[in-house]
Formats: sequence, structure tokens, C-alpha cells
Amino acid sequence: MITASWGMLANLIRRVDVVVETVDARVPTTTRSRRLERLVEMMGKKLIIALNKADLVPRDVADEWVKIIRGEGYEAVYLAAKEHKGTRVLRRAINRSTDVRPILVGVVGYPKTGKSTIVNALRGRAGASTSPIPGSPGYTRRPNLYKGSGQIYLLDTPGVIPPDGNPLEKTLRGAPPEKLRDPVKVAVELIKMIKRYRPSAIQEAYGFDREDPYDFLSELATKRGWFYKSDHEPLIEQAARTVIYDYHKGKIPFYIPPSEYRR
Ligand SMILES: Nc1nc2c(ncn2[C@@H]2O[C@H](COP(=O)(O)OP(=O)(O)O)[C@@H](O)[C@H]2O)c(=O)[nH]1
Ligand SMILES: [Mg+2]
Repeated sequence: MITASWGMLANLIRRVDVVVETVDARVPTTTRSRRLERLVEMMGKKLIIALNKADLVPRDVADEWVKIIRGEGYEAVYLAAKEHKGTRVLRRAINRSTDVRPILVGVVGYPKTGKSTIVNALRGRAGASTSPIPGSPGYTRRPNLYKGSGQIYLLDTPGVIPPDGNPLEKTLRGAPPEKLRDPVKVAVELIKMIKRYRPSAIQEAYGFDREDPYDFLSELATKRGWFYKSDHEPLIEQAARTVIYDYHKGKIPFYIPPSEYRR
């Protein structure tokens, strides 16, 4: 993974007209970055908040989040980039956000929120080739823009926001589980959070559950045949990392309801 920095993000934002901030529709509040939003505003660029992975939440939930975010004065849309659903709505929002033509767009967000998938979806049939805008300052240099549809051009490097916060927040913000000092503790917290909103989620995803998340991880390791070589105890760290990966893949049914927001 590329080590991202806020300096790099600022350079990227400086180059574009519109920033698309990708957030995970299951946990939009945690995967939004106020720091990014302030930076985009400060630099006088347009911001569109794209609630991605909307296939993992009910439609009325996605609609409600869009309403809430628009109520804060930001443009917001929801989409399921992986399924190529909602990309037309996002394109329309980009076109409406500015009179500048052509429009240079940067896609920025925490890891695993779907930046690459959105870039690909916006490129549509344009293919893998990058096409510099004739007459633009970058034209004579290395091509670094992808042609999207119409007048939209996309920066070829999405901006990665470094995951911050406590270990659970970092995990929800896409930090790789291999880097966690205590993946078991984080997976236990993640399971508790998920079950608070959907008590049957673990049962639905794995076909079994235990009241104590620690017991669940231990049994998951046993069922999958993951044991320490030394003492043949269940390798719960591997079970913990698996649950975190499965969460990111959307295998565990869960989302935060918008009613939680205004508390
Ligand atoms: N369910 C679902 N998964 C998605 C969607 N978009 C991306 N993903 C998945 O989320 C993971 C991260 O996507 P990626 O585009 O690589 O994220 P990036 O790290 O922000 O560039 C991948 O496993 C994607 O398949 C979506 O709309 N729905
Ligand atoms: Mg990516």
C-alpha cells in the first residue's frame, strides 16, 4: 500500500476542480473526513460526497444519508460502483458542480471505500489508456489523466486518506488488519458493534455464532482448521483478521441507521 500523506493530498486537490470524497454507505459518519472536507473548501474546490457500497444498505437508508449530508450544505449522491449502479448520477453531480470545462476530478477517500472502483466506473468504456487534455499544462509531460465520459477527466492516482482514530475506527477506515497490534481485540469490538445494530449478522454470515465474540473467533479458527503449530490452540488472530476482511468485502450484513446521527 502507498503511504499517503496530507501533503500529497493537498497537492492532488490543488490540481483538480472537483473532489469526489468516497465514503462507505454502511458507516458514512466514520468514513467521512472533516479534515479533507475543510481542506477542499479552503482550497476553493467543489466537493461531492459519494456514499459508495450502497448495495449493502437499504435504499431508504441511503436516501436518508444523502438528505442529512445535503442538509449540511454538501452535495451528496449514493452509488454501488462495483455494480455500475449510480455512476450516471455521480457524473451528473460532477457536471452540475462547476461551469469549468473540461472538469478535472480527483477521487479521494479512506482505503477500501472504493476509490479505484469509482475511477473505473467513471471511465466507462474509455478503456485503460490515459488521454491528456490537448493544450493543458500536463500535455507535454507524462499523461496523468484518464478520460471519463463527456468533459470529465480523472486524475489517475486516487488520494488515500491515512486511517486515523482509535483501533476500531482505523479498521473501519480501511487500515490493513496485518498492521494491528491486537487484531483480536479489534475484531471483538467490531463484532460487538455489528451485533448491536444487527444481532443475527454473525449467524447470517458464518452459519453459527457464540454469545462471547472471543468464543466465536476461537470456534471459527477451529472450524477452518487454523491452529498454532506449537500448542495446537486455535489461531484466533487469523480468525480475527478474516472477520475484518469479510467486513470490508461486505460479507457481514450491517449498517449504521441514520437515526443514530443526530443523537
Ligand atoms: N459491495 C460493494 N463493494 C464494493 C463497491 N465498490 C468497491 N467495493 C469493494 O470494496 C473493496 C475496495 O475497493 P477499491 O476500489 O479497491 O477501494 P480503494 O482502496 O478505495 O481504491 C473491493 O473489495 C471492492 O470490490 C460497491 O459498490 N459495493
Ligand atoms: Mg485503490
